[in-house]
Amino acid sequence: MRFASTTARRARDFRAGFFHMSFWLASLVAGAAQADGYPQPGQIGLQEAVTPIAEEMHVFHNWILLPIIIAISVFVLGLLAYVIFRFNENANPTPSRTTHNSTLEVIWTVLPVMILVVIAIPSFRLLTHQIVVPQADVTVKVTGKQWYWTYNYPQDQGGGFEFDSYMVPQDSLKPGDIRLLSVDNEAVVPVGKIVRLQVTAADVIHSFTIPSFGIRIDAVPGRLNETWFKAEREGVYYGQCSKLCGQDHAYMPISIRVVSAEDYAAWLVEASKKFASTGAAPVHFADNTAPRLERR
Ligand SMILES: [Cu+2]
Repeated sequence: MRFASTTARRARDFRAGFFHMSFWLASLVAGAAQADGYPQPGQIGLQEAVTPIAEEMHVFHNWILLPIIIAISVFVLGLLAYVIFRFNENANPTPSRTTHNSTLEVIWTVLPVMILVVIAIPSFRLLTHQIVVPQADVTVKVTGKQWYWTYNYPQDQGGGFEFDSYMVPQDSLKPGDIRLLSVDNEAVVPVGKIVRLQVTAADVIHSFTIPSFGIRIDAVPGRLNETWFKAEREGVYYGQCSKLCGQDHAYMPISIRVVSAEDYAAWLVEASKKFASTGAAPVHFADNTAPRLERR
């Protein structure tokens, strides 16, 4: 009786596992179905890609890396099963004493090298696309600080102002805000334009990351790192500091709003007034009301 119920439960667990597996594969094949620039509860897979670089990363992951990984795993599993059934003591009472097989040894050395070369070609191509910054339409300087980001829009591009971007504390969240991701001042960029980011830090190493854009670049004090993106859809896209930078590392989100060229021009005018009028930036402390791990 007990055996029967255990078997039934195992069968049910197996079916549930199989269902999750198929769902995961289906969501991979369908591409990122997520329409928002932030992770969803229960989401499996990469966040929606909105830049050519992120698309390229998704293709590389979904259609090159995953098939190779799956093929190798299935092949090794097959070999193991074959060895277990074909060469166990009962099926093969007198084992072979063979110790070398040159052909086999050449194959198992050359084949993995060839697989790595096949992976390296698109991998280096992708790296080059990320590293070589094309002629940019807009430049934004980003400075990581404990624990917020400062965005600087240069004068020669209609900017000439900078502002700090802090996470919205939990008790100030408005409808539509996203917990731990929404900020008080979003960075704004135009859609379909090449944005060059110059990233640095003022205190410790931070890392500027936006999954939907396929960018992740370290913000290092005394060093100016460059990356770029071309957002192809309007919307708000979120990221988080991705280098452990201290107590409030988890509470310095990144929020970038991608808008039309007209809206961007209008925002520049408005932001020039808003952020220039304050002169020196007001003293602003990191949010201390956010939940965090118990400190001793
Ligand atoms: Cu940080």
